[in-house]
Amino acid sequence: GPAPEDDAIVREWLAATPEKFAHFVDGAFVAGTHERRFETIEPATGRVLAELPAAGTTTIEAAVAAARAAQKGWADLAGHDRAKMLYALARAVQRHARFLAVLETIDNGKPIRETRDIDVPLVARHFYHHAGWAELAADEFRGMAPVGVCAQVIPWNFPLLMLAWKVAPALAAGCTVVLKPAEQTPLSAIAFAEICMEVGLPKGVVNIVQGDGETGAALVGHEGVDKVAFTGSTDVGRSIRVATAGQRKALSLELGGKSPFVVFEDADIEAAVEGVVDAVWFNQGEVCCAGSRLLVHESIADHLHQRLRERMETMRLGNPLDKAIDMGAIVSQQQLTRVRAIVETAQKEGARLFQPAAALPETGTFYPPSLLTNVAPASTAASVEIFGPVLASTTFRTPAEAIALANDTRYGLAASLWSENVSTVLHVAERVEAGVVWINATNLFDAAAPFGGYRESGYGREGGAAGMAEYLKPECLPAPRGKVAD
Ligand code: TXE
Repeated sequence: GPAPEDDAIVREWLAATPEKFAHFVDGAFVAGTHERRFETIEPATGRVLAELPAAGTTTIEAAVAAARAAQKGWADLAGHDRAKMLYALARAVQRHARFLAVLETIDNGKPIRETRDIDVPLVARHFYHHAGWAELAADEFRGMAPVGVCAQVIPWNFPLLMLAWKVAPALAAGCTVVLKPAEQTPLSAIAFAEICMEVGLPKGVVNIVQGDGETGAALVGHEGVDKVAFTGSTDVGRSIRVATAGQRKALSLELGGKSPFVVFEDADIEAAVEGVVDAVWFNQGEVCCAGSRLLVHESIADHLHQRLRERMETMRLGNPLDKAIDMGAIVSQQQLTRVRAIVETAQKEGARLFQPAAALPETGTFYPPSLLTNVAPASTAASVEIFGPVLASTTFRTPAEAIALANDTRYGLAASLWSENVSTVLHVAERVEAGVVWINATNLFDAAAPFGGYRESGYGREGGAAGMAEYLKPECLPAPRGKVAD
């Protein structure tokens, strides 16, 4: 059942020190003056958790100035001194792991099992990994310098993990940051600001401005920013690319996906069923690389669909703080409305919908695990990113057709291939255009492995050496002193 004692720590934190529901600039919480305000809601109950200001130009100006003022000092530290700070952040995340997991679950709606076992451990791992890079960067990237001040805008689906993906490599490279969390999930970033103070991170190295898309647009457009890193929708990614096109800024974008989950006739069906659970019902399907398009060989389609329906009936949906729960709430009413609308369109276009019989909780933004079969390749359900717990299934006959269907998308973030035949999967893996291809597995992440997309899934990579390179630029060497020999 739920863990009331953990819950209580977070409820106390929410009730205490309201000054933290603000921006974090130059090492302190600042309220901002005359700013618009917004509320963050607990998706599982609909309750208001906190009210926050949305940063306007004055706050953004102050945050960028603080990041600028701190940048040279941070970059001039010896690599091992920056590493020490990243190790300290990693350890503090581990120390506060339970608190962070509960806070994230309350603000986002995702199951505590996931925040506890996946989100928070991956956050710590990301800081540990990049502590190593801070130490090694001077040697491994000889002749490179930090890009400078980074504006980082992140989404609501993995709030703290996306913060880690942005902040850790930037700090390792010697950059300073102004980060904007998503307006739906601002709280774990506040807890992270407290962690920065706790470990004694120099002021101005990490700044956090709260707000919505308007704040985000003002931040990425600010003249004092050297690089923009964004994770979110493809539409906003496109608008950021346009807005920064005439500016000197470096840019990396991690955008949407519609990743294929391909099951061949010789696949281990039971393993594939569990794979689907991880691919599209994990995190309520609010995952950029969710395996949301099931491509299944026609000879096994009926059997696989039947096994999926049976498995869906056993999925437990409800209070995300309950440790036995598999699926929590959708992040917001707006996102729930969007998911519902796409599923209705899919049905009008001829897809058949299956949802388990269990009733949904009476309050909160819940949506059941869903399977759409008979989905035509060009239809809405097969092409639009749903970003909810909805699997769209299409059949194929040959590996060539599977490859063609897998690549028939605007996106190219991930792919998952299921077969017991190594020749089949290697043949297909080479031909699927996606940033990551998993074989008999799905949704596996590691701080050392570069993650990113093809086509409209964005460009640039996060993680490992490739992710570090996004925060570095060729160094301007000082002019040679003295006389050059002729
Ligand atoms: O995303 P937005 P939304 C997809 C997913 C979802 C859809 C809509 O399909 O259903 O996007 O979600 C900030 N300039 N993904 O509307 O708007 C915003 O405040 C600068 C996929 O929530 O892209 C938030 O911090 N910033 C995705 C962040 O951008 C702007 C994760 C993401 O919000 C801005 C989230 C602007 N003009 C949604 N407008 C993934 N790839 O993981 C908004 N923002």
